[in-house]
Amino acid sequence: MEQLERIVERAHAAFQAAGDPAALENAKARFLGKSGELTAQLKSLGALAPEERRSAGARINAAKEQIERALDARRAQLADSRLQARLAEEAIDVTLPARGRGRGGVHPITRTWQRVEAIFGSIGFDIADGPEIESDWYNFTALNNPENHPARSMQDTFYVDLKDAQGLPALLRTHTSPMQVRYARMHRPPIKVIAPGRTYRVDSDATHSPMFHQVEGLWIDEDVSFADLKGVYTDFLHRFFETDALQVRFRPSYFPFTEPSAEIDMQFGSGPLRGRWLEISGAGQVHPSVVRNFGLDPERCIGFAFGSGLERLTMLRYGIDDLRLFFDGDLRFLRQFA
Ligand code: 2U9
Repeated sequence: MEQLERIVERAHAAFQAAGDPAALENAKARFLGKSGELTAQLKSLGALAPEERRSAGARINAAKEQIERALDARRAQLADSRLQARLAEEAIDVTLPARGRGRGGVHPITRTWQRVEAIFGSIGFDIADGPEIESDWYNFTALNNPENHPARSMQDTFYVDLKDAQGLPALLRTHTSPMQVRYARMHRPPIKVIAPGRTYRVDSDATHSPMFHQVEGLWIDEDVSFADLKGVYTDFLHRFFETDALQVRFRPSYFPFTEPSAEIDMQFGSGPLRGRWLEISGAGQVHPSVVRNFGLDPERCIGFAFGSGLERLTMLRYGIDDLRLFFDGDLRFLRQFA
């Protein structure tokens, strides 16, 4: 029976030596398999006398149980170390600081947009927002553009593959004026509104982008004069550029939608641009035909409109000399405004 103890010891040693489940199953076969060592012992029982057979059988079974326990214990050990290895391999260190996405910033054009809204909002202007795909009527006809005006040509305007209510090709608005027309037709005077937003023209070089931003303003009532335009716009420029040391002048000009019309120039009293007259906006008294297109009587209602480029306002405020910087997405430029 020493032999049985040695078999159990060898089985123990073989199970410990098995480094993975497959090796362990092979080792098991060597002891408990059909031609395994312990199975051979069981087979030899037949040769014993009946009285010896019972006690020998009991001892062999006890040895078999020991081997099976050792086998189960080693199986559990191997499964556990495999799990530990996987856990170590797939470990995520939740204490590591996150990489972060970096903090975003407001684009300089958006900053100007917000600033313009705040200034005009503070003096009672409403803010209107509307479609960028427009009809021919709202973009051109309502604004007194003659049928053959060059702005209507394919060279100047982006047309889209859609028809408007009149069956004319729809287009990307070339100014925010159609929004003012929409607003004016939906409200009764006093009409006091600005329309900031994206506009589109077929134009692309160092000083023109096919998409750019405008803010237009409109104030219509029974007694709004050109003097009000001068006051409102001069006050806006002083507040936008944060200086009252800024001269403003109105030069006669022409636009189909205003009469009389003016270009607005400004001159800084200090800073790098000091003393130079700079074009900043266009403006004028809203043309009687346009007032009529609002559904109003131009004999009773009168007022002014102006239009400014948000890019131009931004470039002058921050001293930026290249329009393309706004649209390149270069973080070295954009971070300066964050
Ligand atoms: C309505 C009636 C009249 C808006 C106006 C200008 C003059 C003007 C330019 C400035 C720079 C466009 O972005 S820019 O190139 N705009 O010169 N805009 S008067 O007149 C309107 C607007 C709406 C209903």
